[in-house]
Amino acid sequence: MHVAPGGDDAHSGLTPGAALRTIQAGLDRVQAGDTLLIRGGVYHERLTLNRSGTDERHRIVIRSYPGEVAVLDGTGVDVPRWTALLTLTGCHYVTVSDLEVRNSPQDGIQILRDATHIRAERLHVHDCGGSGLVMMGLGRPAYVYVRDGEYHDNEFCGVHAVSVLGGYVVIEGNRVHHNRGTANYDAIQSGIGDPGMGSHHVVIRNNDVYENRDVAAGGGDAIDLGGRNDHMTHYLVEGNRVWGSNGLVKFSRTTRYAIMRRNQITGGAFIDLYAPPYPQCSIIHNTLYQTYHGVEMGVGEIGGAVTPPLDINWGGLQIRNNIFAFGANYVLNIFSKGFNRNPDSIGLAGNLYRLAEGAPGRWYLDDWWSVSPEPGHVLTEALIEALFVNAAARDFTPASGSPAIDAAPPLTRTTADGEGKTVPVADARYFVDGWDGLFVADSIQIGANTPVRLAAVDYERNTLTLTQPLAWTAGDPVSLPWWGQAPDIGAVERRP
Ligand SMILES: [Ca+2]
Ligand SMILES: [Ca+2]
Repeated sequence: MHVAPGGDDAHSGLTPGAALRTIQAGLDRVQAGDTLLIRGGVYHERLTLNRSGTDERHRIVIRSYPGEVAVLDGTGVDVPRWTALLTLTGCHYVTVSDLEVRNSPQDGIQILRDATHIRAERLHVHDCGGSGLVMMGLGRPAYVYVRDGEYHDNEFCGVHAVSVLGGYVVIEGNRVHHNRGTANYDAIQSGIGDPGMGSHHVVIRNNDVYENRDVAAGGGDAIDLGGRNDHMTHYLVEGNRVWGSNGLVKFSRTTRYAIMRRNQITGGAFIDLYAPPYPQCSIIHNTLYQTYHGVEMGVGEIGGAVTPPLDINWGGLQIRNNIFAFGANYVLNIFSKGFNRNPDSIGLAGNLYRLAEGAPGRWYLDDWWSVSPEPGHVLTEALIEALFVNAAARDFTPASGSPAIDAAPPLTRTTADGEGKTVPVADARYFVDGWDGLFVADSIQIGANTPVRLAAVDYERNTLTLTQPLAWTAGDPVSLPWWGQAPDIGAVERRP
């Protein structure tokens, strides 16, 4: 199907010479397996798609003509409150790609009403009066992918999974910047302040998140998963690069099976955990450089005028193999003095840390952190210069001689000798198996073996099932694949 600025809606749309004039006329005609190609140009329309493909091989594809840019511009278009310029409602197996969506008086794009298997790829969504892209009312496993796009200068969120109660959302490879976060919306957000809204099995990966308006200036967080929803599970926040003005990188409420790893954070953002406990959760291999804090641990709604409880258990949360370099205040900022220091509350291992000159935490090195010592892991002055290849350019690869190189303890170890595909480990929480085909499973390294991909992770039995058989010895180190003698501390592994 074809749409062109010089087309005519009386045409068939079936050939370039018989192109339609409006995109909506094309959306009203597409069938499973069709591609709607839109010629370059500016279209002032409010669009709704409610048609579906039938499976992965018979998607409906809506996209710009190759090498051209179709622009959907909301200037002068009537877009009712809380709606969007482009709405996908109740559709399945639809790909929307390579479009520019701008100047919607409300949201740019909404994906609604139990839509599933949607791909929003290489979209450029900006200057909208609401959020860039919103998912709402998705009750089945959604398998929605928002990939490789740019979402900027929107009034609320860049990308927001408001209520995907069926779960399964991937937000990956996007640039999300200069969003204003008015009313405390976040650059990338899952869930919302209202109870009963949220999502599980959410992947926020390899996004560049920068210069979004922070809370103090009237905006929101950089990345925030949870909202005010208990028991949202399975979050993976990985490989994001966050810099400049931003709110926090956050798991908002009590959750299980949540991993924050290999993120590179500098500037306004730092890691925040809003309401304990966090059973089976981990903060691993992140690099934080010149942030306000390292990790801030709040106590949810408790606080303010209310006296904090005296024995807050963090549910076994693990904070391991991170670099906290030159934070302005504290490595761990803990809201409650009654923080539970027991091993079943929180585990710290393999972190490298140093506060900036004059940071208040420096004088007593974070009351709590100092009584859970990690000797040898406090950075010394002589090693500071060798920490990163080029921190100013945000290249956080360990520089030659960095104390991070080969210094990380393994994330876990095997608990018995064995061979085959099912490996018993002390703690399986650090690894992901792709969650029912949502994304590619981790490769892991066991001892000196070549890395092997995971087929399954059992968090309750603490077993890892491999795609290929191996042999191992009790106590072998198990981590994400590493170079050299051992994993490096921080987000980036240095190649020898
Ligand atoms: Ca938030
Ligand atoms: Ca290494």
